[in-house]
Amino acid sequence: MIPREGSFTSPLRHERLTARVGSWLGVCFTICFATGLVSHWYYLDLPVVPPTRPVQGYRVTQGLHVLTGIAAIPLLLVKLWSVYPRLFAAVPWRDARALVGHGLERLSVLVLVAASIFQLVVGLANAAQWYPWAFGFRAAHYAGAWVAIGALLVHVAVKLPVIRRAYAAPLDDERSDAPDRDGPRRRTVLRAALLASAVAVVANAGQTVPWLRRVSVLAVRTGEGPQGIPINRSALAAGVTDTATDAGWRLTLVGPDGEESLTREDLLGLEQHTHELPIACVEGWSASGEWSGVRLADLLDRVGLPADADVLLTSLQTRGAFGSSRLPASFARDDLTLLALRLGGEDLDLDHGYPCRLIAPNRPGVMQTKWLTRVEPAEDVAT
Ligand SMILES: Nc1nc2c(c(=O)[nH]1)N[C@H]1C(S)=C(S)[C@@H](COP(=O)(O)O)O[C@H]1N2
Ligand SMILES: [Mo]
Repeated sequence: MIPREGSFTSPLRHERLTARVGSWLGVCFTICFATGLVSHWYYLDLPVVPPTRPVQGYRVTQGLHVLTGIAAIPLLLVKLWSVYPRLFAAVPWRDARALVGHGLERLSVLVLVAASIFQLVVGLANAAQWYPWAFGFRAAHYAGAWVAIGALLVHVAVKLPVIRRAYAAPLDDERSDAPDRDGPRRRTVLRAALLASAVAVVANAGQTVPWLRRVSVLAVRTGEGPQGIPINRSALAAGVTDTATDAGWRLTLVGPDGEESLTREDLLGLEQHTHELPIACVEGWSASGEWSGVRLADLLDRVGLPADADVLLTSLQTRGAFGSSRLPASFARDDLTLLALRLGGEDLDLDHGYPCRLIAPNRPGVMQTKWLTRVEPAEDVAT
């Protein structure tokens, strides 16, 4: 038997609770959307590229992106719980105007709920490196973000009178004859929702906040890994184990003045620089390391690359994504941008990109290409 809206009698489900949970959810979605746009910016070929400072910028924005998405999950569930009896509300079949209004309201809520669930599920799966779907993650997650934020704006606009009314009254009725006087209070539900959200955040935040590592039991990456940094794709997975350890490995530099091929010994013979820089993965984990190697700008000067040239960095990887990346000139010329040869005072681990990898400030981990073999002006190459 299908229940009717009136069959749900708990006084806990109330617009006063829905509005307050909704506000917290709105805060999470807004931060998640804004930080998501920051991340997307790196993939766009816009005239204005992301800045190279602050060094930890992407680490913070992407950490926030994933954590606010995680925080939203319990809040969304509680909010849906507080309103789902509305699914069984009577449809005003006889009144055409009311029917249209009802239908539009239902449609906008459907879009909002579907987009929200899609974004959170797909984002969470991606952070766990689980891809049980056929579509490209980034394009779908980006499109879903606009649908969700657009539907959210419409929803808030439509519900503004209800939100106002809900906030004008206290969450719980304190009159002794109020129907909700006995049993659990709405404020308990609100606090439980916020607590669940906080627990979910703390259980994951250790992937980016070092001092939370021990309590973050759900974090996908907790800072474990060779030389104190987790591994994303290993050398084995990238199929570079032989080529990266081959004595014949060379780093080829290409520029207007010609080509130059350097061995690892050659690179170690050049002026070395050491910088503390983070690997900040789009999946939300991050870790800082002390990288040493050659300043990329010094190498570009050797082959006469102009200071305004974007650079293409290519790795030994022959299959799978992320085998190369395009580095805007401002990053290529930054003093902190290194082709790292060493990490934490040791030779770079094979899984961290030995013989040599890119490490630049304020840049997504996915673009910090490992196992480099070729550096050239990006203009020369059709991408
Ligand atoms: N060639 C290559 N470089 C790569 C990758 C890759 O798959 N292939 N993965 C990237 C990703 S997604 C991240 S987060 C960082 C992780 O670096 P680490 O494994 O040294 O921590 O490497 C990046 N560099
Ligand atoms: Mo990554």
